[in-house]
Amino acid sequence: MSDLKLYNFFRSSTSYRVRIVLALKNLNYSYVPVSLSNGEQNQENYRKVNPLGGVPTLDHNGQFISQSLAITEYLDEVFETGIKLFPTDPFLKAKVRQVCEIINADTHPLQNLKVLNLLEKDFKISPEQKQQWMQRWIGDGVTAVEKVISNYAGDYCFGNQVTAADAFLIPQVFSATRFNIDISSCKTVLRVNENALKNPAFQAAHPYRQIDTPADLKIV
Ligand SMILES: N[C@@H](CCC(=O)N[C@@H](CS)C(=O)NCC(=O)O)C(=O)O
Repeated sequence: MSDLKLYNFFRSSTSYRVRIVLALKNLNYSYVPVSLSNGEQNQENYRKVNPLGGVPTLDHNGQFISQSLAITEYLDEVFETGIKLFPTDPFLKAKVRQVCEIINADTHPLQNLKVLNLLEKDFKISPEQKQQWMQRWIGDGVTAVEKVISNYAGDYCFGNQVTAADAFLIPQVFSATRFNIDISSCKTVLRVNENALKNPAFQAAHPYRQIDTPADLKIV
């Protein structure tokens, strides 16, 4: 019997990735809210399970794992349920991981709350400079994904089968929309996003359908 708990926050794109993965693997889990709005990620008791003070963190039978890509790979290897999130072909598997890493390593960190807080509060950047920063880094990341997937995409990033690449891309598109980033030239990305949002696993994981979603943002 597996006991899965996910420490996460409704609007966090990294949490959204893992919620998608859990839904795609048909896994039930307890949702433990960690409010980034209230700084709960930096409280001492949470830092004991996640030393860097970020969400998500997975607790599987009392064993804690952080980093959404590590969690994704772990769940895919441990559970035979649902779909396999990485192709078996080594080249395609590397391409899927390439998309995940463009988002995970080279895009999301530059839009992370702690980075924006530092830029705004310590470096006193203006709202216009902040927007320029976000457009540059999110725009670059999503455009790079567009170039990588354009030769492979079907309904999803790689053909018509959902992979981990989709679980990472769709939350990044959500953030791009939230921050008013122009990604209108990324036609393949937008098509994949539209398809994924019709998939029940992606719908269940959506930031505006979670137990900690504020009432004014809730959708059905
Ligand atoms: N690479 C980590 C990033 C985790 C992370 O930093 N998540 C953000 C939310 S999207 C966070 O918790 N930020 C807290 C902060 O910036 O203080 C992952 O993929 O899990």
